[in-house]
Amino acid sequence: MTQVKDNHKEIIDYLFCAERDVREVTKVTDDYPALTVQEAYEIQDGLLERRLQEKGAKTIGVKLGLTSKAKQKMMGVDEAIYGYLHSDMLELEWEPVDSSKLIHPKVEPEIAFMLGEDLQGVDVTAEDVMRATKCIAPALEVIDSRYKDFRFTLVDVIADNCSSVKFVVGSKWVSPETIDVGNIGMVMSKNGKVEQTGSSAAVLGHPATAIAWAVNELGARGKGLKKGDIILSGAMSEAIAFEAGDTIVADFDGLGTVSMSVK
Ligand code: OOG
Repeated sequence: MTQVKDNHKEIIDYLFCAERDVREVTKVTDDYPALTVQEAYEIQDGLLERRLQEKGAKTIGVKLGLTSKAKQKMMGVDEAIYGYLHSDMLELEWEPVDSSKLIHPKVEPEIAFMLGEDLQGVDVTAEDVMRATKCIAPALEVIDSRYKDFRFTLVDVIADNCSSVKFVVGSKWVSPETIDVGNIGMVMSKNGKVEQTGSSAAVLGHPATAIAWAVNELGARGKGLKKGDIILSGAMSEAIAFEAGDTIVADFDGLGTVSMSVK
């Protein structure tokens, strides 16, 4: 176990309890304005350990965020972010997501990658990512920032495991060789009405480029990804809010659909 600083322990507890108690909280940087990005990733690691201990969850991969230039511009940053996916975040397509356990959730369409081999290093390329990928699938990621009004700085959102809460993966995984992964069109609808359209090209030009960035960041911290890990490669459009009774469907060219109903 890594050594956790005292103020980090307090922040980990604060964020863990906010999610557990389904309660929004003020930004961490309001109280700790000097926190760095590196410290925010250390807090994220501590939150992961706490979650693994208390919920018996396992790490099953990573997610990327802020991968589109539009979202980076909105946040005033020029870097993507990564967080962890835990086994208790995976929802099944045929079971409704329980909105009473969520604060102010939004959903965004992403391409899920599954690795066919381990991937670790500090100079990993998009080509390496594609070679290591066994298959890809359409996915919906539910984000639920623990912060009031979904407002935060880069440091806040990293500490909060990049707003992660749930995700659903479509049932059809395909080989990445059968499709132009860098330009997959997507239409996302809510209750039959189109809400967002997008392309995988919005994800740093190509989702594998975004994943290579995350692998190199992890590599610089002595970490890597394992065969079988799932990677959510970043939103292909803006996120949309939802509530009980809604059904969200995202249709990806060549990949098919993924859907999520909400109770
Ligand atoms: C941060 C995480 C967003 C993505 O793919 O951009 C994200 C947020 O809450 O907006 O997962």
